[in-house]
Amino acid sequence: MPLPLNLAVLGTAGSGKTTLIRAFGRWMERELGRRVAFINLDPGVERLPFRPSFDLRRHFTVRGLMRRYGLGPNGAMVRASQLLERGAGRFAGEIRKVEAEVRLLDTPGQLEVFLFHGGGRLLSLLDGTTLSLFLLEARTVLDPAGLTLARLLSLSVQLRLGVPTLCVVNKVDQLGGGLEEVLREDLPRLEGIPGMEAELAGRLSSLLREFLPPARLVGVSAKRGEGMERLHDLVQEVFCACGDLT
Ligand SMILES: Nc1nc2c(ncn2[C@@H]2O[C@H](COP(=O)(O)OP(=O)(O)OP(=O)(O)O)[C@@H](O)[C@H]2O)c(=O)[nH]1
Ligand SMILES: [Mg+2]
Repeated sequence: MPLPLNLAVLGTAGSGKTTLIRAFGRWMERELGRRVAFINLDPGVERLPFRPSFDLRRHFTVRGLMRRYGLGPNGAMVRASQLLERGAGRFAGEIRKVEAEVRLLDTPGQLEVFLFHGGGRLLSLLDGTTLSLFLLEARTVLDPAGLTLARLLSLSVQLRLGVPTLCVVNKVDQLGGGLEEVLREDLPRLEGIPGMEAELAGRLSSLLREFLPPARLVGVSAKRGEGMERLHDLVQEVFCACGDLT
């Protein structure tokens, strides 16, 4: 049995992580005959559209922590992340027992809590190769400042997790088109951005493009199941570049 590919899907709240995981997982099963496992690392989710082979909610839930400690949803999520960090070794051990060619890992919408607490540690303890997909909504990248921010966030995730990260733009069905041109633009369109911000966006943008070229960005519609093949091709490319294709 070859070592598994772990794909951790992170992203802004409501960007469609859970929907994408279902769509991409089903697509890989159907089109490629892959053995896919779903892993839920979101202790706050109420309902999942797939059956997880590992579910963090079996250990604790945001709702349970709110009740037990009298916390609000964000306080409970911070508490959950501390528990995730503390139990990372044990949880990673359970996930390592999940046999699959591809493990898809769903994460909470409170991205920063997952990133800065236990999430990174857990991912570093998995077997096989781990990549992350950073997901955000198409309408947030339609202007140069938005696209710069998207690259910045995506690279922050990569820096923090220490694994190759692809930037996935979801909900392209909500746009009338034009995303491809935005993603492939060589230089940011700076007109309309005031003085200092324009300079900052310009400089950041050229720097970020060195580390995250346009080819590392892909547009999908998780809801319609569109763009799955391109996403897979890109994942495969990065996976092979990791030198771990066994
Ligand atoms: N139009 C459109 N809506 C989508 C798409 N993907 C997800 N959605 C919708 O966006 C909402 C949030 O989707 P989820 O998959 O729950 O998003 P999430 O990132 O897992 O949310 P959190 O875990 O709460 O951060 C739902 O209403 C989805 O139906 C898409 O490609 N297009
Ligand atoms: Mg979700």
